[in-house]
Amino acid sequence: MPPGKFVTFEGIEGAGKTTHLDHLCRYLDERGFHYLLTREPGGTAFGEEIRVVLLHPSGAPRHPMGELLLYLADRVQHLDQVIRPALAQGIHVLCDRYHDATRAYQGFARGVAPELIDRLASLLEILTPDLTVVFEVDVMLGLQRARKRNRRDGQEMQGRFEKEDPEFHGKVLEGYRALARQEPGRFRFVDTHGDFQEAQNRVRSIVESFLRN
Ligand code: Z5A
Repeated sequence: MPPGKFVTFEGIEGAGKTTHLDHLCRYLDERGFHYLLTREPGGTAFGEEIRVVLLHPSGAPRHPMGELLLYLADRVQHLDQVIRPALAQGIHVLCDRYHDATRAYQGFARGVAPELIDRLASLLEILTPDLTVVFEVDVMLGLQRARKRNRRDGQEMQGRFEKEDPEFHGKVLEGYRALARQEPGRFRFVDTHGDFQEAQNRVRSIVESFLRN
């Protein structure tokens, strides 16, 4: 049996990643695709515990290296318990954020040296995705969307990353673009400024054709 394909979804705050993934999964379900949807941080019981610590908006100072190691701890557990077993059984894995988020947020935006992140990833045998879809949006529009969503969902308290200034999120976006320049074959960008359905059609076309071929 051929192994499943590993597809990851990335983007800055409020780009619409989670909403698009939800619509994409319904589309794939209707077409009978066999896949697993998961996320980081999270995706395992231990990972969900780590997620609570990582995203809690407490003001406690945090060393960028400590934050990096927590994301990697989550990833190692997730790979071992969920991602690798599914791929080995021929199940495609769709993951809402993964290691490129570490490279963009902890590397480009927080300033941890990319060589160090790459070295740790290599030592920990962090798997490289087969395809990475990045949702693009203007930083200010993304932050507006995320804040509106939080108000709608009754989450008045901003998360740890929502509290970061636009400059931080601009660095994250630049980080994703730089990563894509290093590996153009793996990355696809989806512009989410305009009509939702148009962007969704592009995501469907990218992912469906990749999973079928
Ligand atoms: N992080 C990290 O630093 N290092 C790592 O290694 C990893 C993660 C793995 C996880 O947060 C945080 O961890 C993340 C990076 C960091 N923080 N940030 N930023 P999370 O899992 O809680 O949330 P997220 O992944 O960041 O989601 P998000 O950015 O907040 O949202 P989104 O998924 O991109 O957007 P959404 O929830 O789908 O949409 C936002 C709102 O906009 C929603 O109300 C939609 O209805 C609306 N929307 C979506 N599309 C449109 C369009 N086209 N028009 C209008 N409105 C729209």
